[in-house]
Amino acid sequence: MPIEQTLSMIKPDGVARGLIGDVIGRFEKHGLKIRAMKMLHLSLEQARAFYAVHKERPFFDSLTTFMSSGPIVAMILEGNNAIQVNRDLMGATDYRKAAPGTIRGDFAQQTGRNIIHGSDSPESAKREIELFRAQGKL
Ligand code: DAT
Ligand code: MG
Repeated sequence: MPIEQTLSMIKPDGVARGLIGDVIGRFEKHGLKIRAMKMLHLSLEQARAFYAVHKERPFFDSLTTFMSSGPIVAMILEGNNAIQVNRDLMGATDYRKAAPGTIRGDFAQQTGRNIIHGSDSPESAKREIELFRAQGKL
């Protein structure tokens, strides 16, 4: 199994709801190592650059406004199959489809307020980690 790195963000709703410890605990218990971590507040411009892949989607403005509305916790996670392991721990994007026991399944009440971000592929992980690294944020 490949050792991979992936980018995780506890979104502003997760931070505001006091879920940082719970989320990080899940990563650690599942063997994902935290290689870098920082609490920071994205500007709207940074949120728009991060989610540029979604710029034509109807939810782009609400997503990026939300992501820049308060502090987040950004992390680089590392482990065997870290990208997929993290996605499995997160649960489905649509909170109604997120299985109990996943982060979203346990906590999310709206798709637009779904607690957590995780890279969805090796290409996204590389791009997202480089974006944070280039800005000196992680
Ligand atoms: P994920 O975060 O599971 O990778 P995504 O990349 O498709 O999902 O979308 C990014 C974020 O945008 C998602 O976490 C929440 C928001 N979003 C996606 N689909 C949405 C929708 N139909 N309505 C509102 N927000 C949505
Ligand atoms: Mg995504």
